[in-house]
Amino acid sequence: MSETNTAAEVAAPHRYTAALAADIEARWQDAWDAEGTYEAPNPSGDLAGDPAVAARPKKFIMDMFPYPSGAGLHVGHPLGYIATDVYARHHRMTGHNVLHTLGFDAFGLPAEQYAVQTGTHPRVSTEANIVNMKAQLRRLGLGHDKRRSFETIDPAYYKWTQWIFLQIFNSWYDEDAKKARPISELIEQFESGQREVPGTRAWSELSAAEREDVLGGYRLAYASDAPVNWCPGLGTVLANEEVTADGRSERGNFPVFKSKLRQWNMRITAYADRLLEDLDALDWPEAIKLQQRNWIGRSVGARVDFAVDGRPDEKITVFTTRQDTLFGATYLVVAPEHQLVTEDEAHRSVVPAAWPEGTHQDWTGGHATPAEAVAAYRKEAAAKSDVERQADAKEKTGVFTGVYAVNPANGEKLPVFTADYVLMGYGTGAIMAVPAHDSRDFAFARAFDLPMRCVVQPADDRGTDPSTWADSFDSYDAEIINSAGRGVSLDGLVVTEAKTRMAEWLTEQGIGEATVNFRLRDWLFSRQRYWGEPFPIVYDEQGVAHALPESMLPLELPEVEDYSPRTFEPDDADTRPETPLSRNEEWVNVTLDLGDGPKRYRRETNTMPNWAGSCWYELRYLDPDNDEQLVSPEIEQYWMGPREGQPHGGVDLYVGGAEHAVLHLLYARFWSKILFDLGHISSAEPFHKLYNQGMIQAYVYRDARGIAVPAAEVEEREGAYYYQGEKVSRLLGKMGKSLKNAVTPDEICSEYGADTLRLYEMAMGPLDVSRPWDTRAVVGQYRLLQRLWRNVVDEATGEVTVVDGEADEATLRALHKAIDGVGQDLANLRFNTAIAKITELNNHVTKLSEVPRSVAEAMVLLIAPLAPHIAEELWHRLGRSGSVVHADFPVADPAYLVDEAVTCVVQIKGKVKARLEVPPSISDEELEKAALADPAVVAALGGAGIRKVIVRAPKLVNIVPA
Ligand code: ANZ
Repeated sequence: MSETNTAAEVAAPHRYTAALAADIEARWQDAWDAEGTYEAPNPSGDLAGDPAVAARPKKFIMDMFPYPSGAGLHVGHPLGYIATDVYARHHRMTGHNVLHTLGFDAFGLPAEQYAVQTGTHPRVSTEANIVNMKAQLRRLGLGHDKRRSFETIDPAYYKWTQWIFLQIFNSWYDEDAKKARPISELIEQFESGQREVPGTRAWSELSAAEREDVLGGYRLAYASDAPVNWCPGLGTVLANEEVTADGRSERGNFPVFKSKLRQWNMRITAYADRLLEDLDALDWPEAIKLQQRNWIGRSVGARVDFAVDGRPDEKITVFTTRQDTLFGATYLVVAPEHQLVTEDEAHRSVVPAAWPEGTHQDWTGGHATPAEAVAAYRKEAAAKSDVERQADAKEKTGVFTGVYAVNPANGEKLPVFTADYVLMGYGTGAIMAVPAHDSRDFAFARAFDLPMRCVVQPADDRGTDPSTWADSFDSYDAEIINSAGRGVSLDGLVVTEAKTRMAEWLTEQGIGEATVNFRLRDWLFSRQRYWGEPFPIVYDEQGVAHALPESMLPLELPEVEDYSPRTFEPDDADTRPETPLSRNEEWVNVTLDLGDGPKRYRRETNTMPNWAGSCWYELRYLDPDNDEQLVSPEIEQYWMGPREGQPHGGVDLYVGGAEHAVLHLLYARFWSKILFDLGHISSAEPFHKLYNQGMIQAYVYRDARGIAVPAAEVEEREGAYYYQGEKVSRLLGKMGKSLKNAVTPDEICSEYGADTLRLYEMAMGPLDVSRPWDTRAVVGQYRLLQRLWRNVVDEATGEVTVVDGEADEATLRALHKAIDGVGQDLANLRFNTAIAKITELNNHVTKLSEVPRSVAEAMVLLIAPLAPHIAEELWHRLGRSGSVVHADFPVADPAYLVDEAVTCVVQIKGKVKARLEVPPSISDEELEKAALADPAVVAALGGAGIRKVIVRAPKLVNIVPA
């Protein structure tokens, strides 16, 4: 290739080559930086001074910011960044104030793991990765406002992450007002007696530590001793969202156990309803909304109290979504961790000393006493993950507890089992089992020889005796039967009516009520890691947590020698975490004056999870240097405030991968709602429009052993693939270093230039669809740019060749059609079709003997959002001053958009009877209809029938009468 290039370069020294592209690109990138071309105005600054700018509509466009990994970027990474850049550029050219920038999400596990492996401090490796990534991104010509970029590890940034933590710590959720309020207002309510203090004593009688205990039950950030996901292999606890469907750590794939540990949590459950309701008004992909809805998991049902037989002081409360089937309940199940079968200080187990008379031999598990059976079963269950426990296909296990409960609807005695298919963390951890109508209960009842009763009329012909059924019958459209008892009858009602009726009856009886249950759990917020934000919390000598005052923020992460996490045997559930920060006694033990004189305190040694930094970063882009306030209200209002007709505001376009559906996107929404409630921001939603880009895939080649071989060195021969002479297999997969198929943007930039890379990535297909990378196809977009160049510049002399004067009619039509189509495509993220239209226009222009200046300029403007460097270069060569970045995008003249009419002749028996003016694109069917409806034709036919109509759209219709 280089040889032909050299020859071509001699003949055409001004051809658009990789070398010329490199020169153009570097030159304009420097000029844009020097001139601050992409700096977005702020209302208190530039906007205030320029009414014309201030009057423009705003667009805040954002990418999910990158994590600076050591591997650097491959061509798959910038797909979304290029897309938002094109979109942002188009909006700049259509009169918008555009804010577009990119920061770095730089705390987190991978940096720490890398640091431990290599012995470099995580800050050092992270900073180096950022430098490398910035250089890679700069080459792509992304129009970011660099003044607004930052890293989450900057103390000036995490000062505010800590500040937000304190806001959350110092607030509670008022269920009546349905919003967060400062904790001081709750304290006032307790002091004044307006709100009852939980427990038996008045607020004034409580010690400071006791008060803090009470407040801990309300704070939106709180420490608790709940069972959490403990991952010995990583040495840290994890949030539910970080645990995979099969109960392992998302990162590292280690086993995860439920252990009781004192940890920080965020009360996201308080916002479950609002997080659900507010999804409706968001412009997000339905699939992501659905994932959030499922994760929040709202279930409408009831709580029902069952008395414990012979123990008037005890009851078992179950959660059911099918209270209408209460008459069909034939046994109860409690989770192995349920208090009925556990023994702790607060509670004594009610499990009896001996098996009740007549206990079925299958129910005891072969144990001598219920206590023994239950203890053995609890141990077994503790070793399994929630998912293993819930698997539908698995055999149902459990034991009888020796306890009987009483069905409140009919007084029947129901045996109570403990079984691991019931989870402690959901509902009340206890269920009423209705084997006829629930498949898990059905399987259990079969295994333990328990009775079944049909209370919902089956829709099929299976009859009403469940002992003859193959599986349970489950329907919401059926009628209730066999359900009359103590003052309540559901017979003849359909399920939904019966649910309502039963809930009323339960309420009347004081033994239950309709209730809503959520699957969402509070967010576990502490990690036993070094590389994260320290908590702005200290403990006094009584162990009471105190918030640091704002003046002590940021609390900087101390420089330590040993930042490695303490990890354990992945399977050892009995291990306990150790925080790296706790090894640093000097930092941990401090004397501080928190307003009541100097005292000794111990710092919190956990750090925040890596999600914290991305929970509010959109706000920092708005006001990146503010050291006084989270964000100036005026600036926040301008970029994020609710727009007309919408309940919320938010970022106008947020582009990123679909994998963040329930982690980052849920957490960020939660923090926005708190900050909104507390009056710090004006939008309760952070991201108005969300778009998930597809993935760039790549072929993975594997040898006979299944090991990936370098894709770049594979040869294709007659449809087969060879590496070093050996045949290899080919499959489409992910792109990455480990699969030896990564292509870097730098390689493509060197070979063709960044503009070609940008065009290729945008032309590969619709943005939301995954597509395979094909380096050989990149040259197609290179040729487009070469032809565009040649239409304006003489390759031999470098002279601009355009001429003054009007374009011909056909060119004007082609041009305005392209302007119209490209404009709409760019506004709607249809970049691949926009490029197709530009290519078509460029091909038309290539055939002209002379290119009118007006046409050349319009083409440059059309392609400017996609290929900004070549556009800027041509714009200037065409003699225009000012950057093409802020030039006006062309507007189509509607006169050239309507197709010209053609004349169609209508003949009857070969004689012309009428002439119609029709569009050239008219179909045969439409044309026939129009011809037959024409008054002259109707008159000429005089009511005669028609034998045949011959249509040659758009010019001829020939009618043969009967
Ligand atoms: C009786 C019943 C009859 C039920 C019936 C279902 C069908 P969703 O919709 O997911 O909220 N359940 C309640 N708590 C549970 C727990 N901790 N572990 C396992 N299962 C639990 O599911 C609610 C249903 O799941 C509840 O309604 C309960 O079984 C079960 F024909 O109660 B149902």
